[in-house]
Amino acid sequence: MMTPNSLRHVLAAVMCLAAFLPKTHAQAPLSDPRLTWWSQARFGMFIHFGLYAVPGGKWGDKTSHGEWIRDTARIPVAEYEKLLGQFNPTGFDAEQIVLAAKNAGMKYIVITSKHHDGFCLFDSKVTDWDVMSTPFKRDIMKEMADACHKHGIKICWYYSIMDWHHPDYLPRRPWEKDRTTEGADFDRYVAYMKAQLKELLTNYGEIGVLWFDGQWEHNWTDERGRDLYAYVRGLQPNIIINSRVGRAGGDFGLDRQSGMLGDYGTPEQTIPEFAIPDMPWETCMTMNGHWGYNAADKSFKTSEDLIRKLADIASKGGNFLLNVGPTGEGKIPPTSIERLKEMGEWMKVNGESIYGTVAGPMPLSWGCVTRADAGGGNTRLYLHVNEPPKAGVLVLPGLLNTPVSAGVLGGGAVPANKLTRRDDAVVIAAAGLKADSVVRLDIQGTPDVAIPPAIKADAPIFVGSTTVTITSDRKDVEVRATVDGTDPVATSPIASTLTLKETATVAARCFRAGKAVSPVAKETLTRVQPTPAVNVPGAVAGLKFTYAEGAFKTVAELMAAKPVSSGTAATFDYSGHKVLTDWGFVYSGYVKVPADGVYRFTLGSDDGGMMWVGGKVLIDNDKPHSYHERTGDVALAAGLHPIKVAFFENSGGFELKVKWSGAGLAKQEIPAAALFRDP
Ligand code: FHN
Repeated sequence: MMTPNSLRHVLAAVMCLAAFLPKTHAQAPLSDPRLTWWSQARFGMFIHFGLYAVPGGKWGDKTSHGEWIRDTARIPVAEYEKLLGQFNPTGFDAEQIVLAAKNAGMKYIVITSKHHDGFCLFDSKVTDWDVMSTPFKRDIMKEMADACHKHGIKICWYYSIMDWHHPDYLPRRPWEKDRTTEGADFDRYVAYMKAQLKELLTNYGEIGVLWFDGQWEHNWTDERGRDLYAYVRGLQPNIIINSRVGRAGGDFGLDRQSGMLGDYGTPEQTIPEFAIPDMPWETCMTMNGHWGYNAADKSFKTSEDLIRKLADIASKGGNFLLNVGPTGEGKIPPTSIERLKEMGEWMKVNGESIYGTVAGPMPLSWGCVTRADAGGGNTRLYLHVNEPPKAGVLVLPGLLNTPVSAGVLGGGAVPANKLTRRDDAVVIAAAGLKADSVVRLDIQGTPDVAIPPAIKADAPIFVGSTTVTITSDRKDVEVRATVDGTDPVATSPIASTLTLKETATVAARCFRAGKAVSPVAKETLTRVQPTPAVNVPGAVAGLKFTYAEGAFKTVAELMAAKPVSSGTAATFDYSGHKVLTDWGFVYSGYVKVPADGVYRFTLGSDDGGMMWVGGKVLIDNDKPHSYHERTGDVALAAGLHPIKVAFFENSGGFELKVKWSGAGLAKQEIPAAALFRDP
């Protein structure tokens, strides 16, 4: 349980975190009119439906499979194709499904037009691996699109780039040793994808979102992603495209360091800890443990949990895409229907606290806050109360605005004398609150929350001197600071930019009319001596490398493996891997830094990686993961410094990027001209 004081530290953390996030992403800003309906909708239905619903998760004696069943049960293509004759979801009723979504309060539906197994739920003229080759013989996408257009729900397509059926798609599944790759042509596969996307974007009316997935395997590049993004927008200029059209930004597109293609980030089965400034995003999540139908999986989240997730996501400015997996008969499972109905009942009373709102101005220990415009220069805050407070009193610490009015959604107004201020908190004595009630609170002006100033510097260490900026985006406050670590007072100097030549602890605080109106933010900047360069007589251009094969799960396992080969390379080149999965490289040599200074190295890897500078670990990006970048700062003198980089690939996509910045260098991959090795 957070106390008001710890809450302030959270606020401070939010500001500090935001201070160090470089804005290098490339997605549509929230202000892009294409995203207006989507960001106001806040809540949508995800549908995973396809051949995999027929076995319902069971294959042989295992019952834990899902939509990945062809892979997880290692079913050969010919065997899997037998499911075609069994796919006859006669219980499928698009109207029923769309109304279930609409009555739950959902505003858009994303349905799998083609998942990784390559099976198309629409009548495609470029393949027979589609619903028209089954006993069902109905275009499911057409029926869904018609029902959505009829009921004012946006219809959106999920489309998998990865395709385990098309002969031109590579790579094969790692276990498909016997399935030839002879003649496979990935460019021809991309042409097939484009032909299908043309069908999906010209035969079914206006489509809200193209939800790409399966972008992580190595044949799919950001260049192809950018091309596909442009192609789709060319067919429907107003369509929204998610981050998974490309690999930059990691699987979910939220890794700002490596940018993002597409229009919004897609965290999956997880909710970001904090609101993400100026980045549209959507959490997608299952109701139980499977996307595709699994008859044995009864582990459904409660409606209370789902409602709180919806509120938490909206309070951070995100959308919630909640999944259902229809059965082999084409019906949404009864428990999912139950959850949708209960969420719909809550939304009928409290939907205004979700639709069209934006991220709230502050975290709360007893719930969360969404925000809207109350008109007349006032702001409306929707306070989502998870559990009613014992004394029936809600306290909002650090909210400095004058409260105007309050009321319980679906209940009565809060009497004026029950809406008061105590020190730097607004206090609401709201009677009769139930779990998951929402209190509407109107306040004067825009939110004025006791958030401390942001203290920014290039890095927490410096050589010679460093510039520190201290900012606050709050209105009519004075930012005062000290450099000896003491808490600023009303007479401390007003600060905006400081130049430090020695180690110092900068403390900053907001003041208004001589009164402190924020906690104190503190950052210590340490002056360090640069590590001396090493002398390497006769150093030659390029790095040494060793190459090893094995199902490494850590860099240590890679380092312990007997190399298969070794050699030299101009840069961190891994094109020489001899197998598709389970391999790794270790590079060693020197990096030549141009001047004394603090350098920020960035190691981006899929899967695990580590970087050493001067013989010490600088970056730990270890263990299997999708592409992700981590950084490390180090003070170096001009000249050569020993470096080592280790990197391994398990399966799926793979990538290694080693970048640097600092001492006047813009962030870039370390060029070959700066890499050397022993003669
Ligand atoms: O592999 C898919 C998975 O089957 C499912 O479709 C999820 C939904 O976002 N996406 C991929 C896993 O990230």
